[in-house]
Order: sequence, then structure tokens, then C-alpha cells
Amino acid sequence: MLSQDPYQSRALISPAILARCEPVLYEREQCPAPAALNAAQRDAYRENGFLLLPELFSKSEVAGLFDEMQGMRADFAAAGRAEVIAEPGSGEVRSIFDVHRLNDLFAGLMRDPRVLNVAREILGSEVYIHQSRINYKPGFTGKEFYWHSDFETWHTEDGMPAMRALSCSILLTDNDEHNGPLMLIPGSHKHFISCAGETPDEHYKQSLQKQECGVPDELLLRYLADLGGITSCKGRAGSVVFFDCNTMHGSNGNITPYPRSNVFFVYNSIENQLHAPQGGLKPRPEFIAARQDVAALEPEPLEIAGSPA
Ligand code: 6CS
Ligand code: FE
Repeated sequence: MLSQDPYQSRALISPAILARCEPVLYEREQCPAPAALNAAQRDAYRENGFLLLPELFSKSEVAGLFDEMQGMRADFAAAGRAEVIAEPGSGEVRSIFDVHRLNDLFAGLMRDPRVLNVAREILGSEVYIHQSRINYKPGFTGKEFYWHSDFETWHTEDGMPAMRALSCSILLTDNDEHNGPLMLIPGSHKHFISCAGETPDEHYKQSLQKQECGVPDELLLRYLADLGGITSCKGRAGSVVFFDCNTMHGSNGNITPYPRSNVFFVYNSIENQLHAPQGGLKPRPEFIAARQDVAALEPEPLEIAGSPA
């Protein structure tokens, strides 16, 4: 029976490439926030599916965020909390989820107008946080994040209806060509790659360490890369990468001595709140996919003790 779902995945016999149904970026008239991007930046985001804003946050702001991130890693790893995901093998901290609810400084960061108003403009609506996390990618032991579309997971496993969400990655350390920067495929956001395979129960317990289900077929990935190439998002700490929920991305392992640590806020349109997951899957935990206390975020400038406003 043909499904009404335009983004059916992990249900068909073979992988497929499907059309995107939603706009990438909404018209400025729909935007509730003051204009945050110029015309060239809007065009680049619409065309590529991502945009790098260099050094949006100052060195002193980044120093405060970096110290907070280090403190969280020590405290949370010791406490054995579910939000902490360990690297396979070494047991080093790979990610901490839900940082916008677990830490006041990161709660303030996701409301800062320098990032919140960009999300409101691109998504053309009020927004809330679907998911937040720090990916530590520690030196020597930081493992890769294999190629994937976040939306393929968020639609299939979280019931996110439409492509009206984006990730904001704030670099807390320098991301250079050696230590595993985010790699994105320009233009890939325009095509939905339907994946083969079936979602295992409690898949997140494995996928957040090493994703093997819900990853693109190699031939289709090659097709997207031949079309758009591969861009490594390198930048100094304090820089910010905004990328569409469906832009194909991944990152290599980090064997350099230098960590590649980024905090990610996933802004979802308030019009795009989660439904039930596809195929009767059990909803993922609240720390991975927010369903409770959803409310439009109000911009509030970040205040970090000791750093000039
Ligand atoms: O499953 C998720 O929601 C997470 N997995 C990946 C590989 N990227 C997005 C998100 O952090
Ligand atoms: Fe991702």
C-alpha cells in the first residue's frame, strides 16, 4: 500500500532519492525576528544548505563556554547520566545531550539573538529547541560521525513532520582540516535519501555512538557528492555553522592531540512539533527529542561572568 508519507525511509525494499517538499528558507516577510542575514548569506544558505559565520562569539565568551563544557564533562561522566554518550572503545565522553536544560550558560547561549534570530529568520517562524548536545570529539580518541541526514532520523524516529528545522553548531575549539571538522555536501539538502533497513528497538543506544542504520546508500551518497562536492567547515572557536536538517553531513575521527568540540542547538519551527514516530516505534527519550514544555524562545543576550557584554 503506497504511503502518504513523502519521506518514507527504512521501510522500502531498496534505497531511493525523493524530492524535498518544503522551502529551505522562508521569505523575510514571514520572519518574526529583525533581519539577521544579508541577501548573499540567504542565497548561500538556500543554495548550499549551510552557512558559516566566522567568529560570531568573542574569545572571552568562548573561553567561558569552554570552561563550562569541561566542567560538565567531568561532573556528568562521574554521575553516569543517561545524557552522556561514551566513545566506543575508549569510553571517553563522545557527547552530552540536553545541555540547554542541564546548564544555565548553555541555556543562555541558545537564546542569544546572534543565533536565535538567524534560526527564526531561516525557519520563518517562532522556534524551540528540538535537541541540544555537545560533541566533544576528544584528541587522539574522538571517533567519526558517519554520513547522515539528521532529518531522516528525526522524521523516522522522532516523528518530525517536515523539513523546517536546522542545526546551529557553535565551535568551542578551533576546527581545522586535521581534527575532524564537520563535512557537508552542498546542495544535498534538496534531495531526501530514503534508507534501506529496519530501525532496531532503542536504536539511539547504538546510533549515538556509531550510526549504521538510517545511513545513505553508498551509490546515492556518491551521486550527491559528485553533484555538490564536499565542504569541510573549518573555523576559529566562536564561529558558527548553521545547516539545514536535511543537509548530508559527517565528520572524520580525530587522532590529533587537539579536541574538536562543538555545541549543537537544533532549532525546530513551532509549526513543526513532533508527531508519533514512524511505523509504531517507541518515542525516543525527552533528552534526545523534546516533546514537553514546547514554547517559542525569546531572544536574550548572553551574559558570561567576566566577559565584556
Ligand atoms: O539521532 C540523533 O538525533 C543524532 N544523531 C546524529 C548522528 N546526528 C543528529 C543527532 O545528534
Ligand atoms: Fe547529525
